[in-house]
Amino acid sequence: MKLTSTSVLRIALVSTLVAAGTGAAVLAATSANAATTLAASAAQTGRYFGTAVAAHKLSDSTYVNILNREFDMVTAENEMKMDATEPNQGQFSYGNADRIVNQARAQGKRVRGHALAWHSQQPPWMQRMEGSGLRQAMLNHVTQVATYYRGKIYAWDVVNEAFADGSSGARRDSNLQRTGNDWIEAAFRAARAADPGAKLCYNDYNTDDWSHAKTQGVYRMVQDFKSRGVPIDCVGLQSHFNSASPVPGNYQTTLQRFADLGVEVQITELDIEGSGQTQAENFRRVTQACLAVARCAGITVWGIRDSDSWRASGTPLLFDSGGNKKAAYNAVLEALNAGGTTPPTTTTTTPGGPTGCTAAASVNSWNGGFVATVKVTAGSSAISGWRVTLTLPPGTTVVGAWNAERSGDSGTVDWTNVGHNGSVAAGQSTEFGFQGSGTAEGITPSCATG
Ligand code: G2I
Repeated sequence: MKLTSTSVLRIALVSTLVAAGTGAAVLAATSANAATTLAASAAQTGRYFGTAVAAHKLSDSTYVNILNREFDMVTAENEMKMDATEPNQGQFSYGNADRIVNQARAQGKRVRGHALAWHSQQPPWMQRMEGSGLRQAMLNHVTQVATYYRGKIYAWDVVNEAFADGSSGARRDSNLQRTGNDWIEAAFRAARAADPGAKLCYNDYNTDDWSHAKTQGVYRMVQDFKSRGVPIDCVGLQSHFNSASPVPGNYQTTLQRFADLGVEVQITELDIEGSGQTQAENFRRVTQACLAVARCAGITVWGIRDSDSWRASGTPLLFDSGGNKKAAYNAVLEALNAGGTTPPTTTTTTPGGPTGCTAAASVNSWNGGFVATVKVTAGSSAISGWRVTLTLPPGTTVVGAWNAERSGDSGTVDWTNVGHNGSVAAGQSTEFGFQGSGTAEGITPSCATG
């Protein structure tokens, strides 16, 4: 059955009316506990939900309210580009980028860096360069900017849009490409040396359809980089869609194929022109595709309100120009709350001993924060309630949680089941999660039945 927001509402009403039945009660409880922001919903499966931010809009209170409420990842829309950060050769300018980074970090959000090397948005002095001088200048730019932001960036778009459109599957001609085909790997190596903690991404558009030559060209490059040990951690699919370039039927396949190379995939600049339910269903499909691919780490939309978009007339975003949630927003939120695969993480397990349950924590961390997912597994008998105890490192604070009640926000915290997840059959599991600021290093949950 295809669910529209009306039919979802109808199901919710019916469930409330017949709440005496246990199945219906569970459904009602689940929807009552569903996360209500994009970031919180995405965090339930260990993912982020981000947006592009423009520095000059940080004084717009409607804009900032939505930003702070809904998103936990931020990309500077223009402020980290080469023309912005190195307007004159050797003179670096970080004022507007810093405003975005500082605002994001003060709110506990992570930052995607965009973009270190690109044929476009070069400062005039660089546009005039060629050859080894340009190669040197490009590598210096990568090194300087990545060093300046070392430790503050979750992932860098190290190289942006280096492949040609059309049927060739080849590199795009540019002054950077003419310095030698190895310019991309040289940029990645320089970025790794400058900020070893940042994930390094190749980012492009029109790489969403698995059958397109451009997609195949990028795929072969990433495959080659992985086989030769060139440092690459992620592929960014910009995912700018409209009627001329719709969400392809094989979009999930594309995400999965890249992920199968051993890189993270990130949807980096999502926008879909359109309106109403058609637009909403397209956003839903993109969200579901990411959730279905374990290594799809998160989604970034390219702006907040339609009026903030680089193509505002196509109304391609999740909020209208008044800041109201659109049908597309509701579709994304529903899809995120329906869950999906969990990205691979490091896991620590402690035995539950004779208490009848065990608990294991998976942690996705970044500089300054983390999302922890705790799996509670019943032993050889069913349990009807559980309590998980874990000790957070000093300075670490819980900022949000789902599917459990907690005794406090720091130090040793007891987590107990909520109404719908206390009963766990023998050998079966349930999960709860929380987001924190600080680090979750070494947390070792223990479980007791209650
Ligand atoms: O074109 C859409 C995106 C495609 N992928 C790479 C992204 O970096 C790119 O973003 C857009 C920004 O959304 C625009 O805001 O990149 C454009 C070109 O870099 C940005 O447009 C520029 C205008 O060309 C400038 O005239 C203007 O001064 O935005 C600048 C700041 O508003």
